[in-house]
Amino acid sequence: DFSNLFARDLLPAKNGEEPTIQFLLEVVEILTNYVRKTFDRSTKVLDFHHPHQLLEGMEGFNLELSDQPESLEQILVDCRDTLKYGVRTGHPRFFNQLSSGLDIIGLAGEWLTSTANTNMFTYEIAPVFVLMEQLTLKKMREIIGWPNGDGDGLFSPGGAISNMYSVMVARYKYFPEVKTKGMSAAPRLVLFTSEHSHYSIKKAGAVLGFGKENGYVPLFVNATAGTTVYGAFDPINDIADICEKYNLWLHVDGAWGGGLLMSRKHRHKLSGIERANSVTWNPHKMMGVPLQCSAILVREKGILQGCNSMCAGYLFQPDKQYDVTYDTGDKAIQCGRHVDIFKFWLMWKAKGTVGFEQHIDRCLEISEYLYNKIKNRVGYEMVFEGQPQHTNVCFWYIPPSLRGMPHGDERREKLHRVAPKIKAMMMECGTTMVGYQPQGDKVNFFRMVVSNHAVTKSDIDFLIDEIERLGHD
Ligand code: ABU
Repeated sequence: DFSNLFARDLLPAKNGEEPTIQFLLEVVEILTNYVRKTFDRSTKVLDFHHPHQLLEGMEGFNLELSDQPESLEQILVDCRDTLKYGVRTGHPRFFNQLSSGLDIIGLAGEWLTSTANTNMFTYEIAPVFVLMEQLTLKKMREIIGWPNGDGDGLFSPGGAISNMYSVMVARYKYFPEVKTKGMSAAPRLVLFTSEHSHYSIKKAGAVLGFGKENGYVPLFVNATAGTTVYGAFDPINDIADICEKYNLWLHVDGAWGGGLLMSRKHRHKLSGIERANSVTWNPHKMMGVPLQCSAILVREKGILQGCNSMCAGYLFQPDKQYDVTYDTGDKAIQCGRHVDIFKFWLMWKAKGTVGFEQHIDRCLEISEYLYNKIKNRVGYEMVFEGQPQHTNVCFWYIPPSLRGMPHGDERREKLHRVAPKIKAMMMECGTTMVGYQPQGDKVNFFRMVVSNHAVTKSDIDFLIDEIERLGHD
């Protein structure tokens, strides 16, 4: 019973050791219980409540902050309720995002990382993590195909930031004076990317002051390896030929598709990636590493340092007793940087490279099962022709009332409302979650993705049954 105990009674309080251990064991029990239930298909994916309901306060769960300390009993209730009203992204029927699953080794790695509670900026306070990061990035560069795995890289807070790094580094490569003199040291520059590429490329252009006009000087081309909605792979070799001809920086956004490099069966989809100047690759997506874990990899060694270093004397003293090239923090645009490497390194140790390959191949097989199941099924229309390149299977569910309706505006308007309606019912029931969106001139459709190795064919069957149950008018 923790009702008469408070945070002040825990370590470093005198005699705080025993209550600290007991409290943490209770927390571990809450967490392990959550993990167990996440893999139990009789547990719901979510217990949905509207924002106003959660803000008004659920029974015993109040989000408002208090002036006075609450008992540890209440803190444990808060921990349980936080998980209860959240979404089980590791559940085998959660298909809503590109990152899903709950890897047990990765989870252990995340717990250890929080316990170590350090910062990646200097070797002096993160010696082991800094070395793990360097070795892992080198291995990733070898897998990309850069000679000897040479080059540079960092783990960053997500694919959008990794993509932004690529634009910054490209600009620095061609116009280094921008760092000290500003944008007036360069002509008006322009980026190239496809319509289906991730919006973060446009955002990087906006943040870094590029604009979108014709007539400016081309600097940078982004090729996407695994687009967010269709999972399509741009032809990297063809794009690389153009970049070489016109001396442009080639970036490959492999945030989603990069994981396929681990698979001998699927890595040909990224053929030519070794010709890129930079690559974004998010192990927290297709490789099942817990969020967050995103790498920006650069072929030219030292360029991140050149682009971003500010040499802050209070942190990056040049006269330390060790080799200060291991103080990697000045390569980043952040100062403080979370340790994202350990869970990934630990998973790689535990599974081996072959384990990641099996994970990727299995997820692709499961999505192929879905594609084959629905491509000719009554009530389904595929959004794009042919076999998907990634695990993205995009489709419309056509309710019985729309099946005989001629194609035209009325049908489009009605079909546009189907996926959001079914999704809302799924969330209210809590049985499964899958994403939907419009794309270009296409009305709302479902985008199904698989990145969780706990998913089986029976979960795919369940999803289809559930769409048909909820979508039957
Ligand atoms: N690029 C962020 C991932 C978005 C998604 O999960 O669909």
